[in-house]
Amino acid sequence: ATGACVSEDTNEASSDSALSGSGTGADCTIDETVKIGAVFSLTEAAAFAGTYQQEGLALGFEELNAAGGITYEVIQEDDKTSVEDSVAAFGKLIDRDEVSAIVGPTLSNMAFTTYTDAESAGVPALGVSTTAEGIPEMGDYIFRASLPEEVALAASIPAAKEALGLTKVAVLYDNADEFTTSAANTIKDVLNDENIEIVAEETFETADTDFAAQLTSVLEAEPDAVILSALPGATVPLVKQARNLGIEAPIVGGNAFNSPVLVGALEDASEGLIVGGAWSAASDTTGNAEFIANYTEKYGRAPDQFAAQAYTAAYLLDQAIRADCDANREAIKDNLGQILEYDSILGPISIDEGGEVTQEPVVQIVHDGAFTLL
Ligand code: 1QQ
Repeated sequence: ATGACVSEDTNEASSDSALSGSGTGADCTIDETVKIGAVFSLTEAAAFAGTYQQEGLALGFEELNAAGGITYEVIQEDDKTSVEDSVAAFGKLIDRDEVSAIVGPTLSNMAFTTYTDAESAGVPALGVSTTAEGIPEMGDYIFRASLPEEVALAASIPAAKEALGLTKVAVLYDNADEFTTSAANTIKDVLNDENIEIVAEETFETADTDFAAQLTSVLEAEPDAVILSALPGATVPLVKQARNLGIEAPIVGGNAFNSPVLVGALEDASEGLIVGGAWSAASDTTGNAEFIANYTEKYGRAPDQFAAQAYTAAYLLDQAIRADCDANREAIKDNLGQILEYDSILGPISIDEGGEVTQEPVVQIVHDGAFTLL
């Protein structure tokens, strides 16, 4: 239907050779090194998330290598927060490195292009922060271990309504990014379901720095809260300008706000920010305290949601590889879609055949520069 030259029969999944493994599950041993590609935004606008993802994934595979049986090599690429570089990185990993699977990319904005290439090459791709609507539906080889923004917002908006008694809100969103526009649609649906009135709706673009016009309209509409769908690059100046203009209403957002980098950059303006997401340092999920301690020791900074999701992806891929005890791309694809209730640091998590993840969202509020459960 898309007109692309892609069909299940022509992808190259079956051409990659099975490795020589023996045993299954915890007893699986594979002789060859298993190559896993990773594409994250390590520089430019989305590096706030990508650098944590690189670290979380590396920690996960380091632990798995120490556990024995399989040796993993992560081949890490930087997409520089650019669609073009992301496509080039996927191409290199698929054709040159012949990886067994790819983790990433960081932004949905790149995934909508790169996943078409992964699908047609028959290489399993596992997103760890690609939260826009429609991503797993891109193909049989496309999966995510990242809580959809729809689920995060469907939790954070009702939680904010209950905590703050919202009846009317302003909606502001970046209309030049796939993730933020997708989230804006969800926001409007959830507000409608919750009987919350939209008294102002304003848009901007990813690289904008001056929000005076939009914020003046918001101020005049006197909302009880501002629901914001933006990446951190725009969020920081926007929220600071809102406070300077005298907008005191609480600000509610989703997954992109679950970042200590963002909270640090907002300084005092972070107070009261309500954030829906996939992980909290305050959750007592299995292994979370140990993960936080090990990560902090290794990298000299505390992990965030993006690190936690990438770390979890290493374990999910390991499960999928161990199930047949080879790193054949087609077998990994089949097994990733059958991960039923894995007990992770994100809480119980499962991936279905369609590639979609199921897990509980977490809603947090920022107080004195720190995330606390709402
Ligand atoms: C997406 C996202 C971003 C906020 C991840 C950093 O969720 O692009 O889907």
